[in-house]
Amino acid sequence: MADYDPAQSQPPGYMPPEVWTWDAPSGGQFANINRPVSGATHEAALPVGKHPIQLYSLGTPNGVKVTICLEELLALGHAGAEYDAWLINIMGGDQFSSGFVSVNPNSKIPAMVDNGCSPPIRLFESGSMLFYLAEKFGAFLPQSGQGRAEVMNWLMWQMGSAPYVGGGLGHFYAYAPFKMEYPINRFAMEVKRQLHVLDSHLANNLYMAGDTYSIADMAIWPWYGGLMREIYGVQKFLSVGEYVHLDRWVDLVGSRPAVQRGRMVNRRFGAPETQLHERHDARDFDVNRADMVEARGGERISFD
Ligand SMILES: N[C@@H](CCC(=O)N[C@@H](CS)C(=O)NCC(=O)O)C(=O)O
Repeated sequence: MADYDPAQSQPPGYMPPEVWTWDAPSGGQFANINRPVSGATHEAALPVGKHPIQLYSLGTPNGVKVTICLEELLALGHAGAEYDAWLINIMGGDQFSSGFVSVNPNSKIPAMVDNGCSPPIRLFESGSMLFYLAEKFGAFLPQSGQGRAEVMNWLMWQMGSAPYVGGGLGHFYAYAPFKMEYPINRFAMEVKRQLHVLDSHLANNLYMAGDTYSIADMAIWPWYGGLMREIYGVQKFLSVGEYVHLDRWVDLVGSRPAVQRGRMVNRRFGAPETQLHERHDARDFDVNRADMVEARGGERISFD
């Protein structure tokens, strides 16, 4: 390591050892679920509901991409997109159950199973789920040509870029056990660059892939709409008011009823009336919101 002064390290004097070992929790929020190995920690089967599509998730931006897509498909009249959305408590380690790991060896929400196929099809990675659903129902993704390529360009852009937002800036700005200037500056720069990419593109395009709403919008909105409005309390720090075209699109997509429904599903934070912990029936939105279940002393109404 040339030109390296350990006195400038954090903590001062730190030098990476020749071989890294896992001898202490890293600290910060989520430290209890971080491990350097994969695989199940305990035996537990996943629940299975009455619909072909089973979603195992949580209302984070990665989870919300998929519930928005399912709600949009249902709004278009695709009854085959009816789904059961089960809550996965990632802070409690549900993603390390044997059942979950058999669907997603990467132990991250969202995970999905399509039991409407024989044998059932497992899906992990939110981008893979959006693509699968778009293909299955022939919606929100043009069949061929430049339109299809453009949707896939932006879908892949989102999957590659968002880790800098969450794992990078979000981690160091909001979750790390103390503030560090170097990584915060590095990731603030990168995230502002990404916001500028979106803003410049949306200056000349109604939606991400042109005139038509697509799975690219569904992938990008939960992360970058969240960044523009609420997540990490980072809006002033990033001067998000600069991105006026992105701001226009955030409102446009956010005003869609299916988007508003999708972002409630599996949500475990915010006002209780914005949370629908599990979704097994379209009527759950009317009777099983967290505020309603709470008012009934915890009783959930079942439509089985
Ligand atoms: N690239 C994955 C990312 C999924 C992901 O990072 N999920 C987080 C919540 S947003 C998770 O499950 N974390 C639990 C853990 O790391 O153990 C996707 O888009 O599906």
